[in-house]
Amino acid sequence: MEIDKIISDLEAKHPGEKEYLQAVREVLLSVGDVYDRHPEFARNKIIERMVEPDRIVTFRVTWLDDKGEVQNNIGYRVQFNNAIGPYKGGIRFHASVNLSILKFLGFEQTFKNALTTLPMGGAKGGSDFSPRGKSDREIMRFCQAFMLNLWKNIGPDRDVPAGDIGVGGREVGYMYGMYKKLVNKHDGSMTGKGLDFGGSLIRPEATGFGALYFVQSMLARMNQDIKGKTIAVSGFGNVAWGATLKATELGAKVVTISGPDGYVYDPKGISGEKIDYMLELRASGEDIVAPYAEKYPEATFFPGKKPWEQKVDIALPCATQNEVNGEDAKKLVENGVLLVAEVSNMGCNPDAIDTFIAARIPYGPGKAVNAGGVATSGLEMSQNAMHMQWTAEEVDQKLHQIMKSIHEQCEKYGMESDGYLNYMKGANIAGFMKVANAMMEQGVI
Ligand code: 2IT
Repeated sequence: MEIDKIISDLEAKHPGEKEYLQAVREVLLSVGDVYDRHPEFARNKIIERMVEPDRIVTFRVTWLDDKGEVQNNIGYRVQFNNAIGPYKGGIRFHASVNLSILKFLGFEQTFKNALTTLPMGGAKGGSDFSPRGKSDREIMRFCQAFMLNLWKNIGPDRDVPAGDIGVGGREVGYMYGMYKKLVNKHDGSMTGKGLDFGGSLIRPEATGFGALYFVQSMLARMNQDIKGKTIAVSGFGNVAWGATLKATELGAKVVTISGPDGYVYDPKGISGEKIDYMLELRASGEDIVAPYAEKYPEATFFPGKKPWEQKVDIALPCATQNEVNGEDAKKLVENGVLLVAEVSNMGCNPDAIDTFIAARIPYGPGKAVNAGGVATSGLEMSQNAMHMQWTAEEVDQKLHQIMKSIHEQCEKYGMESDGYLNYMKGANIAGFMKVANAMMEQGVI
């Protein structure tokens, strides 16, 4: 079959880029049937063009640490596909960042952005710079040095970066400040900005809020309500925070958060000031959750473990790629999990996804579940272009509507003959069709 050949050619061309190949394989295996039904896609080499980024920019980032010593990192921007709109996607600062990871993220972003209904193409960027233990001044100097290299490649109609792991409001502020100085324009060419200089209300909460709206739609299909459900969340960054906030507001009980050091289980639920404490933990820059169990003795810390061993109704991976493997998935299924909604990008590895689908457990893939973040970035772009600021209610209502529409797109393309809704297939086909049609209409370029 043609798709298999495309995949094996790609594996030969990019050996070792395992995250990128994993992301591509998942999408291509989902779209095989529709691809066969549209011979014009093959004639125009749509898939061959779609799997390669339009452009990769890589640069050296040199900066001075607090001791006055010279530090070097590598910076990247992967502009994947702009068939639907200007390139759009976050920037990740983490020691693990490499080209394979940014290519997988840029590829996923292209389909995710297509699902949002807004005109945005896909991109991703970042650096192997680790913010862990760095001072505020070091973070600022690094962000400025990063933008000094990137600014020529971005712009409001060209490419609009935002945050991702290791990049929050503070980092966006420092990068955008440098960008603005270099171009001498306040053109809104980043999202996730501070509220005082063009940022959107609800953008910090949006990824988590959107994920919970999606979970509500998933539960509604099962005639279930979120009230009283127990939830395992992983991670303790911006995404985990927004998800915990909304889940708690809707009457569910979040019982875990996690970090690279292990996870904490709080049987009383992470609510109220404990949610604010997540922000403090994050701001400490240590990247550990153990202090939670010291501050709140009703909680237990499990060093080196993942939260998926706890019995819960809903699992929400909110940390990073491949954080749920086949073993974790088996434990969740054995413990009677009702549904899994991936809030991190590619949070479940292929074994985990196979396990959920085989057990007929609804599994929402990241590109659908977490699309509320970038969708609200799209809303920030609209507000900047109009020189306006919408109220929190207006933004939240639009976000809610977008998440409903993404769920409908999954239903349209993902229904299987036994009535199981295969969200992964639905999201992949819906995203693919939109990008493929946009590419077809714009000719061979
Ligand atoms: O993975 C993601 O969708 C993001 N990091 C957000 C990207 C954005 O442009 O808001």
